[in-house]
Amino acid sequence: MVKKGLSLLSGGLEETSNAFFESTNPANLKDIVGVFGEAGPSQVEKACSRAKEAFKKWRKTPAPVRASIIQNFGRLIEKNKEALSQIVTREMGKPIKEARGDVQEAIDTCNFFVSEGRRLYGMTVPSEMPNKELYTYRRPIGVFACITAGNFPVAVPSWYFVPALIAGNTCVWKPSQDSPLTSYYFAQLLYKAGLPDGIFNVVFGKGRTTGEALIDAVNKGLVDKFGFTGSTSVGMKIGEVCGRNLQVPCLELGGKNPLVVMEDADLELASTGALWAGFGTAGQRCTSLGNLILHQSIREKFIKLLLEKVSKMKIGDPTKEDIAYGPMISEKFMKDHLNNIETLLEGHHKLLTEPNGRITGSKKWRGFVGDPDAGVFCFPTIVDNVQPKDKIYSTETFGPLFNIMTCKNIDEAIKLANDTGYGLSSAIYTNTPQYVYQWKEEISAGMTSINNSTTGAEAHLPFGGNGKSGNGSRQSGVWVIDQFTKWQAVNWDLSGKLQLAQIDTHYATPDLNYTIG
Ligand code: UN1
Repeated sequence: MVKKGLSLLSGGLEETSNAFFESTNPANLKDIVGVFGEAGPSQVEKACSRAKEAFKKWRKTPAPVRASIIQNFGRLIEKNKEALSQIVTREMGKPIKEARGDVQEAIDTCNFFVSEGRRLYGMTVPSEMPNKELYTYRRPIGVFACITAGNFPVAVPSWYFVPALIAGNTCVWKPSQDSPLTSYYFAQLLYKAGLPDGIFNVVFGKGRTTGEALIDAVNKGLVDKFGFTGSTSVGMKIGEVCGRNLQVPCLELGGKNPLVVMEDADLELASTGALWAGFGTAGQRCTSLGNLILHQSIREKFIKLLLEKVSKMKIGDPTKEDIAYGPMISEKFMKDHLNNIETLLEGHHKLLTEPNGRITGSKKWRGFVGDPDAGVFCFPTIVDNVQPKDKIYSTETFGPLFNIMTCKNIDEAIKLANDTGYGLSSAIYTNTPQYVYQWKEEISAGMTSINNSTTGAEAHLPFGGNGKSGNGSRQSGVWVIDQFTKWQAVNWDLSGKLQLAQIDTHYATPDLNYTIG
């Protein structure tokens, strides 16, 4: 079992600290999942130094050998899939079916990248002079520091670390304070897969302490690349620190994801998609639905269908298979959600679901499964009559809440979809090719779905956003390799003499006096 107070894990090295934080089961706050220690600045520095030292050897380990460890890692996750999924559900509360999906996404990521260890292709490039060869190589960047969120505690770390390690980088990870036990096992599986000591270093702790120390490590020259999944405000801060140090971080930030339903859409399909986009994982995905934009002609019919589906949802015990959603990730996420309801609603808004806020024994959801007082459960909230000037239109809420807006045509739908300032995910339901074409061309989000929900990215497509959702970096698929390698250009002159590029060339001269006819 995990040592009480574990704050730094680095293969053979384990250190504890005297400042503790508890990981509790949000479906049952009395269930303490683990007690971890907070890594302070000196432990964060130690983790970075170990990563730096380990980089010297790791970068020289042949990429197919590095990838073989990732292959083992994927196999180990697969073998432990059910146990790990159960820990995810117990620790951060997503329904077991989704937890299995979270873990599966890490397996898919390993499977995708294993053969990348046999590629990491560079190019051979023709030179403009004889007896000279040009090449490009992908080189690892160095120490990769990363802070991740608690909502996808297995999939998202795998998006970062699988390609980072295959490319030859070493890592320092501050996982979310809401999922330290899951992260502990993630690291253990990597080491059991055969990773040498010092290459993967985990510093446990909270954002304000351990996270800040890891960001400070950039200023101290201990980090070469930063990755962050979380809020836009923290992402901007990391972007500033990295920018001052001439580094480009990989930032995956918030969203206010739109889902449009046009007049010709399959309303049954669209309402199922909207329900999943809005309330899956209790709305705590970066890709969760923010603004549902309905064409005026189907609005009333659609809302009726949607509310029928909402009323049938089962909320509660996330270990049960047929639960629509479980608890909030932690008490803090619940408080933030309640605060959003308190502060973002305005007089002209209409709540389509009652009651709202926290589900309790005395204020219970009809289809509740389990004991609501044991954990932090919230009602689904749908806010109608939202206008573009409203704060709630462009504020990420990260809970079981979404807005409804109305549009007259595709132009207005796209404008409403784009104007929040975010640009992560998006979706449109329509069967008109012209609408789809215009939507794909004009939507500003990094990801979009046609006749599918805003969530549910697959492990081999680029994941990431624009505007307040990120800095244009992409995770997953072949595209992420650019995040974890730097290009090196090599020219090798075998002529035995100094050949000057652009000057000692022998280009043919055309007879420009020649004209036809
Ligand atoms: C996230 O919310 O940070 O597309 C990741 C999805 C998941 C990943 C979400 N596959 O919803």
